Amino acid sequence: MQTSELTREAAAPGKRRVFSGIQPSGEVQLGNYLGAIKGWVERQEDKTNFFCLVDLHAITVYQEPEELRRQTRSLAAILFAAGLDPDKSTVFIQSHVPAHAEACWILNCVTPMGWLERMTQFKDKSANQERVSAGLLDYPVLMAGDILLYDTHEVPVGEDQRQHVELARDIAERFNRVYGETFVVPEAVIAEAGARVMGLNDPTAKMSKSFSHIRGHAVGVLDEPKEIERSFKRAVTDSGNEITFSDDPERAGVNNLLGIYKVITGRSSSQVEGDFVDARGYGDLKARVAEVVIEELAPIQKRYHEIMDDVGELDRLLARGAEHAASVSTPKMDEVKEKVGFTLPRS
Ligand code: AQP
Repeated sequence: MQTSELTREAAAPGKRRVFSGIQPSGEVQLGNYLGAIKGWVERQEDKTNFFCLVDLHAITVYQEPEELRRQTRSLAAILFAAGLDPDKSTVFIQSHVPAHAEACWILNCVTPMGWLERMTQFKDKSANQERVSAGLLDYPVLMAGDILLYDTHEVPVGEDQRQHVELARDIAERFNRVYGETFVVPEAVIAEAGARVMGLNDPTAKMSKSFSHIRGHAVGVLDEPKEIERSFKRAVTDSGNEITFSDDPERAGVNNLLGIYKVITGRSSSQVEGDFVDARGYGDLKARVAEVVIEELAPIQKRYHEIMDDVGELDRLLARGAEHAASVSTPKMDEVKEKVGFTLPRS
């Protein structure tokens, strides 16, 4: 599809606008896939979709420059390999569209510091750090700008991002109150299943890219089948043998494994429990969860390698995505500048 067609589509009345982002801050893990990417792919029909590789967000924590460049391309290839269709979804790199950084600055000026200091992700990520960047505190304002620039209705995210979407709503409402109706107030869309995949080594902490170097913590979307089997074999469970869903923190490991199986197979909780009535203990459970994960990821991994064999085409797709994203966000940014009283340069 040509950019002009996409622009018309973006402006189509009645179509819900969807925006979400993902950081190229490490190897994409199963939680990112089940909590976000899988849902983006499944629900991309009949909506106007923007999916952004948020490299500006990634550098709120130091990234080795060459590694960041490699991870950004690799992440883009994973998104297309997982099924994002460039004719239905605009996939682009955040730093390619200057409106994002500009929006962040203006929104900073209507956001009270106290709102940022109470964000739990900031508290978690800054805990035990000797030096914390101002960018880390400001992360949710940049995210608010990302979302609001596209007149977004729906923000599909994992549970960990709910608080940030709430903040984007608060910022939009405050801006609209101060400067007049400008932004659509967005809503978080959080799927019930897969919204919070926990670490295999510690089922009380969410699975995270930045902990993927810790042995046994995460399953990488690109991990080899043998590695996936090994990770599940090592998964922390409990000393019992009951294979059922449970809120008991002692049984969080088994609950997590069943949750992963549930979101991949699309079966109900009782069907999932039924699938394991004949299981011979947790060893069997782990092997069967590993099997469905391997099956789910195999076609994605195959397509990923095909895409990475033609990086030129990947870069072209990303350039096309950025061009379309800018065609929507630049006029929005001009509206914002006008509202706050800036003079716009004559063209
Ligand atoms: N464990 C998870 N379970 C369900 N969803 C998850 N997401 C992340 N971890 C889980 C969802 O993935 C999307 C992209 O996340 P992100 O890259 O923007 O940042 P994040 O939420 O901070 O993810 P990570 O993996 O923990 O990255 P790092 O370690 O770099 O901070 C989001 O929709 C998120 O909810």
